Amino acid sequence: MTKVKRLTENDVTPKAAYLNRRRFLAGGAALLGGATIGAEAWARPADWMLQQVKQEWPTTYRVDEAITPEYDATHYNNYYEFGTGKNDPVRNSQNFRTDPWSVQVSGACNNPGTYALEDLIKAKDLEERIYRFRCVEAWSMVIPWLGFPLADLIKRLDPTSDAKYVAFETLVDRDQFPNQRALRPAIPYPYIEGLRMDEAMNPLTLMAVGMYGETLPNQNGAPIRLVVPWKYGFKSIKAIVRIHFTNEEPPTTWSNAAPREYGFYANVNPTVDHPRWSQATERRLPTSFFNPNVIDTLMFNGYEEEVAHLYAGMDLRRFY
Ligand SMILES: Nc1nc2c(c(=O)[nH]1)N[C@H]1C(S)=C(S)[C@@H](COP(=O)(O)O)O[C@H]1N2
Ligand SMILES: [Mo]
Repeated sequence: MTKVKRLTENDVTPKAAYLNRRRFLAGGAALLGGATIGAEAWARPADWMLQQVKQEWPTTYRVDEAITPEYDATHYNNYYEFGTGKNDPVRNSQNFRTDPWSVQVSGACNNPGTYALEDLIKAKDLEERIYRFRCVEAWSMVIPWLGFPLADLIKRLDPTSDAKYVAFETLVDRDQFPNQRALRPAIPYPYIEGLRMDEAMNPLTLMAVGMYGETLPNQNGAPIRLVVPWKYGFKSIKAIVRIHFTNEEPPTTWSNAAPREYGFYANVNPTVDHPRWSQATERRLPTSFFNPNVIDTLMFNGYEEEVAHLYAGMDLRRFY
C-alpha cells in the first residue's frame, strides 16, 4: 500500500485520468477567453522543451495513492523568490523567462562549464515518476513528475574523487523575482541546497522538467528543479542555474536561516519533531475545514526500503 513500485512500461497508469481532465480544462479556459489563471493559462517554457516532454514516457515509479489535483499542486506553492504567500508564486511568476536558460557546472569534476539547458536535456529519455511530496510545514501531495535521474547527469559531468557533495543554486534576478528586490527579503538569495554524493546518486533523486504530462509551470520551478522524495520539500530546489561539486558539506538556505529547526539532511522522519510542531502526521492536500485529511507521516516519506541504507549508523535526531 505504501511501497514504491518499480513498474514496467506495460503497467496501466492513472495518466489517462489527468490527461483527459486537462483537455476538459483547456476547453473550459478557451471558452472563458483564458482571462483567469486556470490550469492552462500560464506561460510555458520553450517549444523544444514542450516537444521533449510531450512524448509518451513510461511511468517508472508510482504510489498507490490518489494523485493530487493539478490545481492544488500549481496554486499552493513555496517559492519565496516570488513571495511568501502560498498563491504568490502562481500570481507573480507568469512572465518568468525560462528560455534561454543555462546551468553552470563547477568544482570537483572533469566536465565543468556552462551548459545550455537544451544540451543537458535534449535527446534525454524522460520518465514519469509519481512521488509523495512532503513539506516540512506538514502538508503533502502526490505528484506525477517528468524528469531524469540526477545520477545520469552527474555521470556525464564526471566528478573526481574529491566530490563528496553536490551543491545547487537558484537564479538571482531582481527584475524577475519580487522578493529579491524587496526592502527586507524573506531569506537570503540565492536559494542554495545540497546533497551528499550518495544521496545525489540514489536512483530516486530526480531532475524534473515537467509534471502532469506538461513542462513545469513557472511556479513549480521551471525550467528545471530537483525532486528528492524522501526529504522535506525545501531540499527540492527550483530554477537551478548552478551545480557545484565539493568535498565539504555545502551551506543550505534553511539550515543557515534557522539551524535549530532545519538541518542539512532534512529526511522526512515522523519520530523527530520540528521544535515548533509535530512531524508525526501531515495534511494531504487538498484539505478543507470539513475534511482536514490528516494522515500518518511515513519514515523517509515511505521510501525507507530505497534509502535507509544511506543513513545506517547515523543518529537521525542529531543529523536532522
Ligand atoms: N528556489 C527555491 N526553491 C524552493 C523553494 C523556494 O522558496 N525557492 N521552496 C522549497 C519548499 S519549502 C518546498 S515545500 C518546495 C515546494 O515545491 P512546489 O511548490 O512545487 O510544491 O519547493 C522548494 N524549493
Ligand atoms: Mo517546504
